[in-house]
Amino acid sequence: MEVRNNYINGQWQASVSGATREVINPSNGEVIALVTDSVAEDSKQAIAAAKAAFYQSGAWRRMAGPKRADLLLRIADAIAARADELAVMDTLDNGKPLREARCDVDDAAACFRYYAGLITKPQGGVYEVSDGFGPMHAYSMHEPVGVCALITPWNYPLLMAAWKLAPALAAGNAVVFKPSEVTPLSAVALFEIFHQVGLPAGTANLVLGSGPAAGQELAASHDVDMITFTGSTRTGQTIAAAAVGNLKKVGLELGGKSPNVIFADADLEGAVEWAMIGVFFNQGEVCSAGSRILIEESIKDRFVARLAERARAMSIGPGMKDPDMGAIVSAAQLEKVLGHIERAKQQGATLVCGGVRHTAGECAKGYFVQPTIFDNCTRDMDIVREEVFGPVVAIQTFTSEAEAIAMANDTPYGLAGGVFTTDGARALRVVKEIRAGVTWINCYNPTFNEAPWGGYKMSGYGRDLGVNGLLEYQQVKQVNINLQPGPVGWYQR
Ligand code: TXE
Repeated sequence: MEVRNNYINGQWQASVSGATREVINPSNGEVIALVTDSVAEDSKQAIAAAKAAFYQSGAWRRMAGPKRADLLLRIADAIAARADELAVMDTLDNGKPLREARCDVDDAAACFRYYAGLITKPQGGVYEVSDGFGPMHAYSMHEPVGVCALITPWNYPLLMAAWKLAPALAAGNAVVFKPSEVTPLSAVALFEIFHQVGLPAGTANLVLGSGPAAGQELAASHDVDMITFTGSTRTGQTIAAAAVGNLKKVGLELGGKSPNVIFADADLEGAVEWAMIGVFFNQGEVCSAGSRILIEESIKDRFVARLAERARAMSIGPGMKDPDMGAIVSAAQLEKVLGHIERAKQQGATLVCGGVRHTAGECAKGYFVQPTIFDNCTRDMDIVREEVFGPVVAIQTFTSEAEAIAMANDTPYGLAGGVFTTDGARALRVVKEIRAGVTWINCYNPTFNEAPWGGYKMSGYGRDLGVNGLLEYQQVKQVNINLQPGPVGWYQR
């Protein structure tokens, strides 16, 4: 089996470790590819290449914005041209339904287009300043941060790569990218595209390997100016601690336990379907998943009955067959999800449906879990407090708006939240009170390249996407100009 390698300084090369790692199709447990398994030394080489590209050559950061934009547009075109292949790759690698992978590919291409457009728009400002030293004028300009390390998880392999690489490159940085070791394949294809469109050597480097062996160096190195990470809160804390050494800039998009608040006046059928999208989309492996449904007591029984009816009717199977729900990404994640389910049962939550591994027919060897609903959950249960990252939802009830808000915020996380009601003023009031970075009214989970994405509290800091996403990868420089050069007489009084 051919081994996929790192891409460092414009060259494909194997890890110095000589080791390889198997990439598994979670739908059947079979090995679908081999990738090189990097160690800290590979990351050091990639960092050195990025540093030389940024600080010595400077070809990319000095390239005029519109020319950088042209290259990003060519990357978007190339992603679109390989859309079918990339969607299949992410489906086989991650387990998600093919049509969801196709959406990811379209969004990834659109993300490169968005930042290609944004980088050519006005940035910075011009300031009227006081004239204590004589007439002065000030302006600000946006510059790339320098060497940026980008680390992504396995739930949206290509899309998370695009969320970070597109703005980082648009801004003129040099990057080292480490995708999750669980789903590295579409990243390799993306770097083939970078090579094909002619990004200057060293501008974008790819390191394939595990977090502790290859990723930790990216967080700790004093030659890295910035690290951005999407993944678990615990790993985010490790990265933030390692980054302290040179006070590199840090961006973290971490876990969540997001509330989906449904009032009695909501359109019930709509709320049920969006709640399903909220927690079963991508097998529930979504950082923003609406994994806590807070429902007004008077409609709880009707809502739960309908949700369960529709959950039971979902088709489950290999992503390539385009079912409603595919496989959990790995054996380890399957164990984690099943462990959460067992604990919820032990702690007294009422299992309404699912709650088991799905092994029927062609799912026998894969890592499938049935969509799972727990009713009568209470605030002290792990299922209410901890991120599961699987198709499992906890139901709790409330009787007043104030109680709903208090329950929604009763979590260390703050990534997302949703509100369903036909009372517009109440929707706005509740959303305003939810301490989370991404919120939805009468829908759940739609995400747009144009709007900023990120968390409050232990869901991290910094923003992906939108104008904020570009700003993350930029420094702001102040330029002060003396309009009347010459002595000012300060020391002659
Ligand atoms: O995540 P990790 P894992 C949550 C979800 C899931 C749990 C564990 O609850 O069940 O995390 O998943 C790299 N230095 N999320 O173990 O460890 C790693 O190689 C540098 C939420 O896969 O956070 C991978 O590239 N890098 C989430 C990335 O971090 C390190 C998405 C994510 O892995 C590292 C995924 C280290 N010391 C999981 N250790 C979300 N917010 O979307 C690991 N990595």
